[in-house]
Amino acid sequence: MIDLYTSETPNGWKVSITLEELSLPYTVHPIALSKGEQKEPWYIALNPNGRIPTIVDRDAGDFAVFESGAIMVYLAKKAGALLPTDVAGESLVLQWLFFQVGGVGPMMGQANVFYRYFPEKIPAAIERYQRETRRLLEVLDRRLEAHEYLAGDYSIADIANWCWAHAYAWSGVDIDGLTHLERWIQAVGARPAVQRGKAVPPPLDLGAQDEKTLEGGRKLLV
Ligand SMILES: N[C@@H](CCC(=O)N[C@@H](CS)C(=O)NCC(=O)O)C(=O)O
Repeated sequence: MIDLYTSETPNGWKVSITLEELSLPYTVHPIALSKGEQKEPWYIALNPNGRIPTIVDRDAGDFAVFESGAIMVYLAKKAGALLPTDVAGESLVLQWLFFQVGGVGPMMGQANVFYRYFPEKIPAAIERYQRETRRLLEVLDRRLEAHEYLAGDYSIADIANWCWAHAYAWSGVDIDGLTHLERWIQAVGARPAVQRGKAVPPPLDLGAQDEKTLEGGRKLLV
């Protein structure tokens, strides 16, 4: 059994969707980010970065794993799926996984901060992160023009990128003309395991300027 500490955010969904795809049993422990639960000493002992998600593998001596990308790799290796075992195949998946972890996630995250949450509107910062987000989505689109999935068969690279890319509107970015990306967003989003994983914990409506979402995001800025 695996304990999952998470919230209704893209980095959290990366792990809940991976667990669902792999059919690994897990127990959800929702973390209230706006209340700062992720900064409490008991949680920092599991995740030194004080952010969600975190897992604790009770079948492996209570082994704790933090960083969503590292958790996905751990789970894929544990279950023997969603990550090829040959060197080149694994590398291809890790390239597109790290592309999300080091690019899509941080840039869309900052676009969200400056476009949605930051009390002062700074046009140069908003433009910078939205332009970079759009550029990264175009990279995904070009890759998907000639490939059904990002890195061979459907993998943790698709899950990681989908969790951020499908929420482009929340970052104030459009995907006009990115037809291959749109096709892939629909296809991945239609997977039953993706829909189950995205409902963990119960989802917020990222498209509707939900005041609760905005309030929660603003609280994280202090
Ligand atoms: N690099 C980390 C980023 C995790 C992260 O930024 N989590 C956000 C939610 S998506 C969080 O916990 N924010 C709370 C905070 O900043 O205190 C990962 O991929 O696990």
